Order: sequence, then C-alpha cells, then structure tokens
Amino acid sequence: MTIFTRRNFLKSTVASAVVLGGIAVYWPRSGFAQPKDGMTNVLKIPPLETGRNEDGVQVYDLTMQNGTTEFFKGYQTPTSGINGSYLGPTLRVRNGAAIRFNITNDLGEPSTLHWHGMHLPARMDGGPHQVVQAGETWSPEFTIRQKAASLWYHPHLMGKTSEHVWRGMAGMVIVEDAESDALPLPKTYGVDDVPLVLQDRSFTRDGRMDYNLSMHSRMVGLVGDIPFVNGTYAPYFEATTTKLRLRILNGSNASTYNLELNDGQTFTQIATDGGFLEAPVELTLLQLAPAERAEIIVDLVAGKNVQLNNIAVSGSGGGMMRTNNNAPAFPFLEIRPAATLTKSAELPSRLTTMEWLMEADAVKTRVFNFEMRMGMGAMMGGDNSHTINGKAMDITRIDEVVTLGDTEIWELRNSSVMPHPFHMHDVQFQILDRDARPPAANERGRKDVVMVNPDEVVRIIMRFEDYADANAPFMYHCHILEHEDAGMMGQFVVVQAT
Ligand SMILES: [Cu+2]
Repeated sequence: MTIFTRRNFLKSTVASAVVLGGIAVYWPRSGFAQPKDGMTNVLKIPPLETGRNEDGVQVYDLTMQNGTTEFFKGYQTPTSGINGSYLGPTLRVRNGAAIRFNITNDLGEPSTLHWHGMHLPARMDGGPHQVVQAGETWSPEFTIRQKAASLWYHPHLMGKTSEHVWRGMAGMVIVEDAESDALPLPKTYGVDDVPLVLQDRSFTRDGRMDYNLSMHSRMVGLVGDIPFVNGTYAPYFEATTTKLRLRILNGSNASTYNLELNDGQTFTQIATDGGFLEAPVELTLLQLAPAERAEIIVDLVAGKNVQLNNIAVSGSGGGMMRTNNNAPAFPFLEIRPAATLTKSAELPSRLTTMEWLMEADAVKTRVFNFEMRMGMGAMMGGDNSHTINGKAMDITRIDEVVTLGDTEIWELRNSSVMPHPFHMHDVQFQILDRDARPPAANERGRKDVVMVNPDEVVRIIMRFEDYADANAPFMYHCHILEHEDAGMMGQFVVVQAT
C-alpha cells in the first residue's frame, strides 16, 4: 500500500536494530502513519444493542465471527468481530437488571468474551476458564450490580488474547442507572454521546493485518503504525450540539495514548473506568493506558473544527522501552461542529458521591512485583518471560485467596524498565497513592486499570463483595496483551468467611 507517509521516529539504536531485523518480511513498526489526505472518513459508530426482554431477563445475542473489513479503499482486510466483521455493538445495560449474553462462536477456533470492569460471579466472567469452543454457544447470566460506567468486552483466551483482540474483537458496554438518568449530561447515543474505541494496527503490503510477534513486540508489546477510531481510519465526526460527550476506550494491545485537543484547548473529564468522578476535572492532557476508559466533555463552537490528537510526551521508562509509551504525534479524530448548534445543558458541579475505602479498614496488604526477564532466551521464546512475584501465569495454580467481605490493599511494584497497566477482575478499586503521593484528581474514582511506572509503588484498595466461589478464579494481570499472554497474570479466588 502506498497511501501512507511514514517516518522513522526511533531514537534508540537498540530498538532500531531489533526492528531492522524484521524489515525483510514486514514493514518497520517504527512510527505512526500520518494521514496524507487529512481526515476523510465518516466516523463509524458501533450499533447500540439494548437487548430484548425474555421473562424479565434482558437478553443480548452476540456472535463472534470472521469477515473482511475495508479500512482502506480497495483493500479487503480479513478481520474478526462480534455481530460484524470488526469490533462489536455497544451494549447498553442497567444497574439492577438481570441479563443474559448468548455468545455464539463462529470463529472456527476457541475463544472467550470477558466483561472488562464488570462486577459479577467468576463463572460468568468470560476469562480463560470460560472457553467457548468453535460452533458452541455460551450463555452467562447475572444481575448488573454497579454504578453507571463505560466498560468493555474482549476475548481473554490463554495465550491468545493479544491475537484475538488485534483481529478486531472488542466492544463497549454502557451501564446506566438512576444517577446517570438524573444528570443533565449529553446522552443521545451517536449524536452527543459518542463511544471512541482508540486502537492502532499495522498492515502487510497486501492489506492484511500484520500480527507478527517479533522479539521486540514480545518484550514491549505489539504497537501498530495506523491509528483507528471505532475501526475507522482518519475519521471525522459531524457534531450538532455545543457539548459533546466522548466515552474513550484505549482498546490498543500495548500503546499508551496521550490525548489532547489542538491549540491546547481544555476539556472536562467526568468519568473514569468505573464511573463518574465526584466532580468534573478540567484537563488539557489525558493519558490513557491500555484498557483504561475516560468520559470527557468537549465544548464546541459552531463551525470551528477541533482535533483530538495523540501527542508525544516524555514519559517514564528508558532506552528501547520508551518507544511504547512515546508514540509520535498523530490525529485520532476531527470533530466538525455544524454551522448552528443545539445548546447543551451546563455541566453539573457534582456528579456522584464516592464511598471512600479507608486504609484502616484493610485487613491485609498483598504485594505484587512486576518483572521482565531480559535475557536472550526470554527474548527468543517470549513465554514466561514476564512475571508477577517471580511466577508466570499457570492456569492450574491459585495465587491468592481472598475472603468475601474483606477490604484489602494491593501494593503494586514495578521492578522492570517499562510501565505496566495493572488490571484486576471482579472489583472496582481506588488508588491510595503513587510513591506515597495522592493520585491525580482524574484518578480519584472507581478504577479497574492503573498504570504502574518503572520503579513506582502504587497502592490500591478494594472490597470484595457479593460473589464467592472457591473453585472459580478471577484474573489479575498486565493489560499489555503480549505481556499477559507471556505470563504476567495471576489468579485469585474469593471464598466465604469460615
Ligand atoms: Cu506489562
């Protein structure tokens, strides 16, 4: 393909050498492509799926399937999606509702669908233990028990999560409740309340998705050179209101995005992973690690285009690992407000009330140390080179046993040279501190992913409620999917108090 202009942004000689080794077969994944002709494609909006009521249960039919997607004119790229060829519908659910997902696997190979950020019984979680075999249908059923939030879903098969997500399987979940109903926020889906699944992918010369786990990508994660929003390349969105609510998901395999609006324009974050912040937070820069979400409000002026960009920042991590966290600047989305706009309601000054967990209530502190083996053997093999507390993931081993009802502190320590976005299933946690400093204002909320930078100690606090099952574990892991697949994952069970 010749529709992109490319530049090599690599600074590190070590990284260059590794990437150059791959050029013979694959394009270098060394920098993001800049759209040559500007933002020319209408932003795709994933269909909204609200389910159907069957005897009081809200039922959603989801089919994992293969297909082709025309990302670039004239190129049919083989992809996978849910109820479509790439990505899946946005599922809208309500707190308190009994729901059932009928998940049919038409992929021709096993996979899973995991409900990221959802509080649910472990057997319904869609993790590595809930494999849906080719041709089969799996129907998890549970009651939504959490506040309004933007969650998501994606495959979570042992050793295959990276590949299945890369091919396109992911979608958003919007949880609504009485609180979100009552807030005067933009809430017309696809009009002033818009999901943005941010991803990057790379392609071979004939337009196929390039899933090539080089030594480099096994170590630092798989980073593409083409940015996408909702599977749209170089997209624009035509806005019709003075306020636009964007539900942003970093759906990449391994890239951290640093988002800003052009001209340093401010925007307002109203929600983090697990729902509303107590009060809106004004920002000019938003960092989103893989799997993190943020809801932001952008103020628009009639006829004045606004661009959502990823910018290069000097983050932590050094040497060859910097490439992962410091992608060069590129535009994700152009917002084009109409000549006349419908006036949106003013933002409320208060959004929700947090129930803050108290350090004094924690009955236990567990320490998790993230490590990467840098030896040549680890780079060649990849497997088991990424560990937590010196152990690579073993699906037959339970690493931690937690008692139902307990409040705990998990101390996350990063002894490696690159950042790891930590994610745990079952609960929404709160960040106590980073290196003994309080978290930023936009991290003071319900979280299920937290970035842990090299040499940093992040303490999080959580309470384990509602669901105990000694025989069904939940996962905790790094959400750089290549790290997860290479062993940076563990299992915990929640048991009844004796
Ligand atoms: Cu990691």
